[in-house]
Amino acid sequence: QSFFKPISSAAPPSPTKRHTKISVVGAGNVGMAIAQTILTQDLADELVLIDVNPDKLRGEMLDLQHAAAFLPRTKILASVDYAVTVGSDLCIVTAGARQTLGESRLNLLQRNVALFRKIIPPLVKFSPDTILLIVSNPVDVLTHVAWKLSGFPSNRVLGSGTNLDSSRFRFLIADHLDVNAQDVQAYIVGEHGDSSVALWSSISVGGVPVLSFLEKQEIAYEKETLEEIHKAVVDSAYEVISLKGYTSWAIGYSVANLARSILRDQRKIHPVSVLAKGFYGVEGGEVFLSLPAQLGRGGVLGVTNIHLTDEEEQRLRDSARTILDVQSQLNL
Ligand code: 6V0
Repeated sequence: QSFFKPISSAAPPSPTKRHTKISVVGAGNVGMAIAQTILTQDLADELVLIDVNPDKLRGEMLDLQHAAAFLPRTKILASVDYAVTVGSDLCIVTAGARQTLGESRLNLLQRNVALFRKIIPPLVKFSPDTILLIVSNPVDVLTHVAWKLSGFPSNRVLGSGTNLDSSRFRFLIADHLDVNAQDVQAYIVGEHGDSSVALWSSISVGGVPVLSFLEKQEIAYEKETLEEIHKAVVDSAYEVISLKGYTSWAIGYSVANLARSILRDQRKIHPVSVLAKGFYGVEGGEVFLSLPAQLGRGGVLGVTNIHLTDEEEQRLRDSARTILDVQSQLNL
């Protein structure tokens, strides 16, 4: 029964028009910030929320549905049953256990691996062609876990990695130089965490390489200030968490930006966690860490070849070693 009287002999919708479906697993602070950014940016025709808490799920679904009059039209579904995710183009995983008082990071990680055993297989079962985008922490190790559990080719499994760290970095450089963050090209690569690597040698503002500009102008280039900026990036998650309890808005925008690049085949370069073996001298095991990667409808299309200094390359290899050490202690 349709509200409108149908047009007689109307042609059926074109089969080439794509229907885009995104599923978000984990309706916590991060999952909901991602969901709401996806909605406001009109990135999906259908958005699915999955969680283990049915009341929270239904509450979040209704709250978003009640904004329908102000948003682009998107079908919003929520369930504890993965059948609802069937045919997703992109599955974003933000579910995670919270660290309990005195619990080691490794123990927390082992609990998150147990969660992933419940999450990844049903996602794969209902959406065998999907792209998996992992956000839960520690994101590099859990992206590796998701890759192993999914059996997917590595181009269809990625982690949000240092995309957020790089955006914090661009903000702080822009603030320091009094320019627009969108004009700052700057990457943080490696582990999303304490061993991340700032690629100072490749930073440019409006196409001007910053380090060589400062050196040519013989401005005593403020190495200390630069290092403080990187330290501020590493500390920023801790700072936000200590102040408001969790981080949400920036990770929401950052992940929605990745979703846009993938689903709209933007072929943009993002520092995200990818299978890094063989790139930039990373050897010694299958490790996921952030490298500047090109994203499109096929997922990870390739890794760009930025010139790194010897020191940057060494730091990247050290970062890989840090992640591999944690990985080797896991029961997978
Ligand atoms: P939260 O608010 O505790 O939300 C976690 C949600 O996961 C809760 O709603 C749980 O009910 C749900 N959940 C637990 N188990 C399952 C399960 N088996 N299946 C489905 N859902 C489940 O945490 P928050 O949203 O703040 O953070 C989520 C994760 O994102 C954490 O691991 C964070 O560390 C991580 N972040 C990663 C960032 C990154 O840059 N990669 C940035 C911020 C947070």
